[in-house]
Amino acid sequence: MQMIVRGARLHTGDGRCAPDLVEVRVEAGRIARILSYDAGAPPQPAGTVVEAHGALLTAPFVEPHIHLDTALTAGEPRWNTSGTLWEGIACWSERKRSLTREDVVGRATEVLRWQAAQGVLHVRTHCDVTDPSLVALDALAEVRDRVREVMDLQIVAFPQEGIESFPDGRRLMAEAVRRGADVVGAIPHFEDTREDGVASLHFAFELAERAGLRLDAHCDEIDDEQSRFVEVLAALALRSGLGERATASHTTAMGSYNGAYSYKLARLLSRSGINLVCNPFANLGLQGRFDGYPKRRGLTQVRELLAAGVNVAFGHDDVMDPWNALGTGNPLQTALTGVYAAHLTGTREVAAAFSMVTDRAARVLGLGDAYGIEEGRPASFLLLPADSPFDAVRRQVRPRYVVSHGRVVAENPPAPALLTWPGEPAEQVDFVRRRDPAPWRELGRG
Ligand code: 17E
Ligand code: FE2
Repeated sequence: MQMIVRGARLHTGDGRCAPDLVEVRVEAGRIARILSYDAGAPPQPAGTVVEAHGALLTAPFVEPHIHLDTALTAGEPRWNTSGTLWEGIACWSERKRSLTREDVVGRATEVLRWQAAQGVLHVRTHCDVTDPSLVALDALAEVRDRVREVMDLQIVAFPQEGIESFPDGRRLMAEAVRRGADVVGAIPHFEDTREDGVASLHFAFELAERAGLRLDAHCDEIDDEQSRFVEVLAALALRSGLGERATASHTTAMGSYNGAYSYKLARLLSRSGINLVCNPFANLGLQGRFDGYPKRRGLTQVRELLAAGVNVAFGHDDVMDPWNALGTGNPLQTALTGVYAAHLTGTREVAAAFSMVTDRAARVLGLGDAYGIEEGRPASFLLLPADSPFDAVRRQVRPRYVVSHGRVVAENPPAPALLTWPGEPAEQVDFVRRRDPAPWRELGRG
C-alpha cells in the first residue's frame, strides 16, 4: 500500500459523518479500500501510515467561485474608496491595460499555492475576457496545465464589461471558448439595458450548448429588486437541458425580492436544477452601499433555497483585489462568514455550510466520480484536526494533511497556544471544549 490512514472519522457528504471510525487504504493514487477501523489490528505495511486518532477525513475543499486574474491587485492603480461593485470594475478596467502573461501567471499561482496549503484542490476561476488581447485567459490556461498534477482548475470565460455592451463582446466570448475556456460566463445586470441582459443570456446558453460546456453567470449582483435575470437563466437551463450544468453566481438582488415573487421563483429554481453560488465576503462588502438605514444585507436567499432543494455553495470570490482587499483563500473562513451572513446558525446548518465548501461546491463544478471518499476514486482528501464538520467550522482548523492523488502535498503542524494561567502550570489551548464533554461531543456530528 502507498498510504494507510487509520482511525479517521469519515465525512460522507452534506456535513454528515459515518458512525464508526474507518481505515482508508491508498494504492496507485486511488482509494483502494475503506474498512471499519479495528484499533487492535496490527497496521498493514505501507509507505505512509497515518494514525488519525478520530480526526475528520473529508474530500478536499472545492472553491466554486474565485477571480484569479484580478487577485493580488488591490490598490493598483488606485483603491476602491466607495466600496461599490462599480468602482471595483472601474479600478480593474484601468489595471487591465497593464496585464502581462507573467503578471497573471505569478499572481494566480501564488493564490493557488495558498489554496492548496489550506486543502483546496478543485477551483473554478472566472477570467475577464473583455480584453481584446485575452492575455489573462492564455495565462490562466497555462497555469491550469502547470498545476494539474496537484489541483484541478476550471476557467470561466467571464465578460466583466458585458457581452452585448462591450465592443466585439460576442466574438471575444467565442474566441475564449476556442482558446480553451471550460465554462461560459455572462453578466446580464451589467449590460446597458434589460433587453441586452436577456440577449446576453441567450447568447451564452447557445455558446455553451454548441461547445458542450457548463455555464456560470454573474447574475443580479445588484441591490435592485427589479433585476430578475436569474429567472431567465433558470428557464433557459430548464428548456435547453443544461439544468444542473448551469450556475447563477451572486444573485444578490434575491435578497430584495418580495415574498410573492420569491415563492414563484423558488419553484422555478428547484425545477430547473441550477446551482447557486453565494459569495459572502464580497457581497457583504459590496452590497447595501446605496442604502441608508435600514441597510440591506445584500445576499441571495441561501436558507430558503437550501430548504427548497436547490444546490447552494459558498465561494470566496476575491483575494486582495479591487472588490475585497482582504482574504487568503481559506474556505472555512468563507463558510463561517456565510453562517452568519445567511443565518445558518443551527447545528445542522453549520454542518451544511461545511458541505457548501466541499461536496455542494463539487456539484457546482460537476466533479462526479473525480471527487469523494469512495473506493476507486482519486485518493485526494484532507485530515482535519476536528471531530465533526461543525467543529471544523467553529475552530477554523487547518488541515493536518492535504493529500492529492495519494501524495501529501501540504502539512499544517498543530499550533496550540501556550497559556500560563495564574496559579497553574503552562498549558496548551486548542479551543476544544473538554469540560462536560458529553453533549458537546455529539454536536453537529449527525
Ligand atoms: N466582478 C464582478 O462583476 N463582481 C464581483 N463580485 C467581482 C468581480 C469580484
Ligand atoms: Fe465573482
